[in-house]
Amino acid sequence: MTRSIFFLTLISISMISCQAPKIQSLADHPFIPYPNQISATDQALSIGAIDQILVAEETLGLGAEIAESWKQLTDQSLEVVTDGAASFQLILEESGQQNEEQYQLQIDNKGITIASGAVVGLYRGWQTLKQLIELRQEAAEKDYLPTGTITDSPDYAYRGTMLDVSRHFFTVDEVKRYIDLIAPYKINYLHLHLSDDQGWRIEIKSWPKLTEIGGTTEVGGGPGGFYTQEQYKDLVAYAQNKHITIVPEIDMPGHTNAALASYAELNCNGTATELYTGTDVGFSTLCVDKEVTYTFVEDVIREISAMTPGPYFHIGGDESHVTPKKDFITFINRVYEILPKYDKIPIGWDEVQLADMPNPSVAQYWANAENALAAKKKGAQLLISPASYAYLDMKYDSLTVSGLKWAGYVPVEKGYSWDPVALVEGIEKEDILGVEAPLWSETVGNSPEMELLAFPRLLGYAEIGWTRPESRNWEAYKARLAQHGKFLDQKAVNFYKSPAVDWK
Ligand code: TNX
Repeated sequence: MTRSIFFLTLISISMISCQAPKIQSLADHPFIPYPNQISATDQALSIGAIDQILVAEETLGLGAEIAESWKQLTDQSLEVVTDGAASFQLILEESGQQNEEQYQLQIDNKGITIASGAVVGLYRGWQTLKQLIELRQEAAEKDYLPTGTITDSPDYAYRGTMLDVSRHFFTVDEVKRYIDLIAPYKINYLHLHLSDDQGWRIEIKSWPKLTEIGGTTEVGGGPGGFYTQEQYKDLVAYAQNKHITIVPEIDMPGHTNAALASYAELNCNGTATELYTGTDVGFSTLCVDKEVTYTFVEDVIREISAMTPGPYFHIGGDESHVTPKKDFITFINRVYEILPKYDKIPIGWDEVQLADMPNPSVAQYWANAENALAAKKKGAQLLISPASYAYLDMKYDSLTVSGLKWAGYVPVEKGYSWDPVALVEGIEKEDILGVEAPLWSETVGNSPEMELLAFPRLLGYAEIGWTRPESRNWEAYKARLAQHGKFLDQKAVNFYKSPAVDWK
C-alpha cells in the first residue's frame, strides 16, 4: 500500500515536471504598473486547462468580457458558469476590505482565482492577468502561465489624466480610444476640460447658444464641435464600463470667452464678446456682480451633474487674471454653495484656495506650492499635477513638434522619476488624493499628436499613482517600459520612441 502510494506520487511528480516547463517567474514579468506584492511559486499552469470561468450575479458582465478577450488572446473558449468548481474563478468577497480596488490574483498549477471585495477590484486583477498573458505572447512557452500570488492595491485613490477638448475638439470616438488605451494601466479618472475661451463642448439644454455659438470654434479656426447630452452620457457609460470615472470641468470665472460670446447678459457691459481662436489665457471673466451669472452656473452644474455619476465636479478657477481678487473669492464661494445641492465634491485648480475651501473639496496643484499648502491648511485634499513633471503637453525635448515648454521639457525619465509626497515640503501622503496628468490642447490638433505626447509618459504616471515608491525606480521601469512598446504598436498608438528606452 505504502509502496503504491510512493510510486503513484513519483509518477505524478514526474508527470507534472515533464508536462510543465520551467518558465519565467511571475515576479520577473514587466508589469506596468508594477504590482505591490508578488510571491512567485515558480511552477507553470497550462492555459489549456482553463475551460470555465465561475462568476456571480454581479460579475456576469465582467465574466463575459473576460471570456471574449480570452478567446482573442489564447484562441481558446472559456465558458461562463455560475456554479460548480471552475478552473478560473472570480470571487467577490464579503470582507470589509478597506480599498475596493484591492485584489488578489492567484495562479497555481490547477487554475486561477481573482478575489476582491468589489467588482472594480476584480476588474483591476483581470487587467493584471490580461497583461501577463499579453507579455507572454512571444515567450517560447506562451501556452503556460507562471504560478504565484499577486496581492495588490493602489497607492493613491485617484489616478487620472485630463483631456482638453476645448482648445481643440476631440470626437466621442477619439475619447473612447483614449479610454481604451488608459484602462489597461489602471487609470481610474478621466477629467474632461469641457469649456474654455476657444470652445464650449457640452450641450446645456437651458442655455442652447453655448454650443450653437460657443461650440463652433477652436484654436486655429477649425470647426470645433461639442458633445450632445446623449453623447456625453454614452462616454460616461463607456468609461464606467472600464471602471474609469469621468470628471467634468467647467472652467470659471476666467477661461469663459466661449460662453461670453454666446450670451451677452453674462458680460458686465451686456455686450457679447467675439469668438476667440488664439492661445492667450487670462483675458475673460464672467460678471461676478450679476445674479444671472449664478443662474447660469447653477443650470450648467445641474444639467451636467445629472449626467455624471462620479463624485467630482471640476470648477476650474485658474488664471482669472481679469477678475479682481475679491470678486474671484465671492464667485468661487458662491459656486461652492451650489455644488452640494447636486451632490458633487468640488475640484479646482490651486488658485481656488483663495476662497473658503469646503470640506470635502480638492485643490489641483499645478504650479504654485504656496497655493497647495494654503489649500491643505483650509482642509482641502490635493490632486498632484505639477506642470514641470506631469503636464502631458510639455514637449519631450527641443525636437518635439507639438506641445509647449513653459514648464520645461519633460523627457520620459523626468516624467517618471518623481514622488508626489516629495514635491512640496509640508504636503504629506495623507493630504494627497492622487495624481493627474493633464493634456492641454492649444498645440494638439488631432489624435496622433495627442498620442505622441501622452504615450509613453502616461504609463509612468499610472505607475506613480498605483505602485508604492519603494518599488519604483527608473532603471527597472525603463526595462519594463521597453516591452510595452510592442503593445502600443499593436494598438497602432503613435507613441514617442524615446531614445532613452531600448524598445523591444
Ligand atoms: C496653464 S494649467 C493653464 C492652461 C493652459 C496650460 C498649457 C492651468 C490650470 N491653466 O490654461 O492650457 O497652462 O500648458
